[in-house]
Amino acid sequence: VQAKYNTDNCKLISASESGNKTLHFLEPLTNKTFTAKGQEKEPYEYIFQVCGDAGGEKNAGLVQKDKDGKLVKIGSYNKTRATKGSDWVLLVYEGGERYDTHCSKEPRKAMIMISCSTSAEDKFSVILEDNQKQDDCYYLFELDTNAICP
Ligand code: M6D
Ligand code: MN
Repeated sequence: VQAKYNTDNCKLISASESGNKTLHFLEPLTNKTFTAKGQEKEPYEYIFQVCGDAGGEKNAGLVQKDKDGKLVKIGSYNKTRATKGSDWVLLVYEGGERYDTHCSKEPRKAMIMISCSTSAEDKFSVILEDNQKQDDCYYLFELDTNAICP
């Protein structure tokens, strides 16, 4: 299978050398689809790609799928922030679909904490959606992977 996406597909909200370096560091995670189920009372599935169309949705790096299969864009890879520490990367996708009644109707956003793990299996999980506030709401995820270990 030929690679379709690379981290150049991501667009930084505020371009910088360190931001670009951080994105390139995520190259081994491109062209993979990560999925996770939310909590029991929150019947959603989430689909995540690094700099690629999650759920086939154009520019969406992370989407939410409800029980009926309807997709809601949580964040776009053309509105990315990327921050790197010694064994972790925080990837943020902004510019998701706007809330209708929460968070002053701001666009949704996703924060994905990617951490080095020595396990052979990648593990993607949903942590929470923080939407009970005026603004700066977010969906938080974790990806544990050996692809970014130092
Ligand atoms: C649902 C889901 C939830 C979200 C809620 C917001 O469809 O996407 O994760 O919290 O919508 O509701 P409003 O009414 O603000 O669009
Ligand atoms: Mn809504």
